[in-house]
Amino acid sequence: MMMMIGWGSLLLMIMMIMIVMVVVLVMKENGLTGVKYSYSDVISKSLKVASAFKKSGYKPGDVIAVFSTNNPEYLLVYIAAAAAGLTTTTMNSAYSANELKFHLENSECCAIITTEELVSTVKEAVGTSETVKLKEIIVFGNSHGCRPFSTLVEDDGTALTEVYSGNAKEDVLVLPYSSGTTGLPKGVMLTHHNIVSNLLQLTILDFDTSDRILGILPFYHIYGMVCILFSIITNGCSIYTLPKFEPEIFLSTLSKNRITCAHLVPPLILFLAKHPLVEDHDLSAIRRIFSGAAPLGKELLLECKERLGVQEMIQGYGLTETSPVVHLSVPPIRHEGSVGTLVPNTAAKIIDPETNEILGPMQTGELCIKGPQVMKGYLHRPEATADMIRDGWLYSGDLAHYDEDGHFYITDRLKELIKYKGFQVPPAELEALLITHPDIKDCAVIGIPDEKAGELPRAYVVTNDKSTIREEDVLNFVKANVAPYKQLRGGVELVSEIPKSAAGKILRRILRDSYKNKLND
Ligand code: 4UV
Repeated sequence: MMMMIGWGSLLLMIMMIMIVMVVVLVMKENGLTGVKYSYSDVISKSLKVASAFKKSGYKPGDVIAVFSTNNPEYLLVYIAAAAAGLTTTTMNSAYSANELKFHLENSECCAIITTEELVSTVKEAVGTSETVKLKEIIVFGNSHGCRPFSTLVEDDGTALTEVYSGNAKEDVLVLPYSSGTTGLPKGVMLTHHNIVSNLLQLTILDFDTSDRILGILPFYHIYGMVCILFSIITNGCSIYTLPKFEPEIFLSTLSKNRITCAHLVPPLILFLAKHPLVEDHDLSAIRRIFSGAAPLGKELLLECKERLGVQEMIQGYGLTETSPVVHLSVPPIRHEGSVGTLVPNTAAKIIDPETNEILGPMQTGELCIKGPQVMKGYLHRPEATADMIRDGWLYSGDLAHYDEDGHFYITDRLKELIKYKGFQVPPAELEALLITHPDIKDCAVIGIPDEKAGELPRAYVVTNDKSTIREEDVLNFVKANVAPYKQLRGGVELVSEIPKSAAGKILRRILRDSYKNKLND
């Protein structure tokens, strides 16, 4: 597989398939706006935006942030930034001003592109920061004091004399954030080489130009970014974008547009398998459902497959740090419940986390990964990078095993990370917030299992001696400070101490076991 091509080559690929229409619909809260771009629109508009970036003085290596729900223009920004040699950083559109401030400071971005609804959050984040130095706020739509994105699309294109082609293995194309195995979110440096490699690895799935793809998963997260948005480019499919999940709009988008492939996460698959509304919609065009980001149980997979009559339920496994795809259950699928086999040009090993000994088939240990899709590293965090990538192997923090046929099964997580509906909730972030409360002297956050969401964050809190705060106060404190998906939906428990190792590390396993035991009592 040829791995040294950069994003510029991808642009050429787009030009080759320009004759194919990309149909993109924006659903806003009050209905369907129906904006459509063809592939030739996408390429010509992106190059104009790239020219506008150049006129604004942004240079190769500069970072542009996108803080937005899904819309068709998201793709223009990614391609424009790549063509101008810029890096695009993305963040969850549900972020609070404080969360956004951390991201903007850490990524040192020079401009942000956002929506009308989110401008106030951006202004609050920027206003409270001493180090964020944005040259401009660009807005999809119109907002006082912000530059409309439409003016970039209307640029005359003259400042972009050539598409940037630098060093594909060094230049960072995208900078999503992940907490990795421990600690606070970190910028994951994914190069042109990483992303193009993963897109080529994904071509083992047979999409074609007649496929109509659903773009409901967020384009800021690696799954939506690469497996959905970028991969339509390599396949020449059409994409129908949705900014958020609303049952009726979700189902009617699937049925009216005869969607052939839906990339989903397990909570949405649960919805399709169980919700009564599904019966009112004709979903017979769906030939393939794709699941990733969190475990999908075999029973649920089969229930959804049977109810919808879908031919293929494909699972993908990977991490933000692996661009993301490492495993795919490529049809014909013989082992439902498995995340499949390794994608081309990728190696894996399962090791005993205690001894580092390499384990054989059917033995559970930590999954380690090697391949061209493994990140360059974490931004400004050489020690965290060295901890995650050792001797060329990325230590995933996931527990897994493989069978005699080379099919992998993800069974548990060694790392701290909590996943709520596929979204990352780093316990360290909630712990850092809780400890700022004047009445809290120690705390720990774990994930507890939940049928609908996968996991829910739950806090254990030690209060100061004279404190009178109750569980509810802790819940409200967190609610006021973080994005809704990070709230302590698993509850709060006031305890007298947090179990810790001799080195002071929180013993989360003890808390998880004590929660399980309580449930069983
Ligand atoms: O960093 P991140 O938020 O990355 C992701 C990546 C998702 C996808 C989606 C479709 C793919 O084809 C693909 O390759 C990857 O969510 O979180 C990484 C962690 O999420 C869990 C696991 O704990 C990772 O370390 N995870 C991701 N995919 C799966 C999964 C899965 N299929 N089954 C179980 N856990």
